[in-house]
Amino acid sequence: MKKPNVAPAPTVSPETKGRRPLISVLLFAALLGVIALLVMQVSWTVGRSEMVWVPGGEFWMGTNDGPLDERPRHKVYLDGFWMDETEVTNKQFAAFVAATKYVTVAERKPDPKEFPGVPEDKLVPGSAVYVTPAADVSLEGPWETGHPPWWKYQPGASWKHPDGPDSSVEGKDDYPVVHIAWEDATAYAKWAGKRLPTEAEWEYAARGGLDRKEFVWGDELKPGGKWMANSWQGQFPRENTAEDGFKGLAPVRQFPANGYGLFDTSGNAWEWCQDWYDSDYYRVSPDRNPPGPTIGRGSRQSPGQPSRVRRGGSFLCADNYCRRYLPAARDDNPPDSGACHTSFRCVRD
Ligand SMILES: [Ca+2]
Ligand SMILES: [Ca+2]
Repeated sequence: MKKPNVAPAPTVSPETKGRRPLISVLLFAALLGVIALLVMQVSWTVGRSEMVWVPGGEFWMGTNDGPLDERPRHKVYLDGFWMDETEVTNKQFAAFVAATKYVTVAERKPDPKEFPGVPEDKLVPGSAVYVTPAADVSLEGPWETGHPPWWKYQPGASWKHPDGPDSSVEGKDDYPVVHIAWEDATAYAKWAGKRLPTEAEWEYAARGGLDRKEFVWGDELKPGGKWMANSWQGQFPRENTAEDGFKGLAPVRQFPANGYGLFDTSGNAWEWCQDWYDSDYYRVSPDRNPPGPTIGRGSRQSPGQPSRVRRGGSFLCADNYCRRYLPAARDDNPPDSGACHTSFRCVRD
């Protein structure tokens, strides 16, 4: 005969009674552990309060109808990462300089070995600033000066003195730090426990989850008649109507964030990426977490010098000249050259 399937009534043995204090101790320890984890979580979140999580996934990188170096459009998978919400600001960069006494490339005397033939008295610290040409100029060159006439080497220009020695960043805590060379950006990133994004991470993050759109906010230049980024309106380089509200740089967060909560991935200031630049990289890059080319090619401006990737365009990007405020647009720049429109933002795994 089958035994009835009834569980015996629980009994409390003297042995179990003796374990109760032990169970209480274990429960108490577990509670302490949970509290400690919560405290850690809060401090971890605070430490990343100016970063947003970009979830891993697939996206279409590049275009099929843009400049040759954006082709072909290809599918890329990326692991998730944290990214700075905004371009690194003057306030954030000042904290780095105060902690490390770091001197940026623009503040150092240029090395005569790197500039053979340049007279000693011309080898002074400085950086490139935009100037409005006095008369109409060709956008394509060649130019008498050998470089675009809207660029001027300004002695004494640096992140602390963006327009030259008489200018300052006082009252500009929330503006992107500029005149940043690639070396300066990587030094900051290392100090902050972060790194520069790969070019693929940058484009994926900049698109904010939108699929194959022309702009980081969609397909329409001015949805509802509103400018969505700080670029250039009017005929570059002499007519700057500032319809978007800003003639030059803007403080960060003046335009709507993209789908991941990132600001100014279009325009305002250029942003360095980790990668060397190679115009043909998309033809050979791996489809998972592409790390960038192992060597750099010469840049358009300096054919003999390997260049790094810059992304996102700046307040100087105009539709009649440089539409590189678009998320697919690539730029190659000598790593030792910052300018009045060059900044960066960091990521963390
Ligand atoms: Ca503008
Ligand atoms: Ca930007």
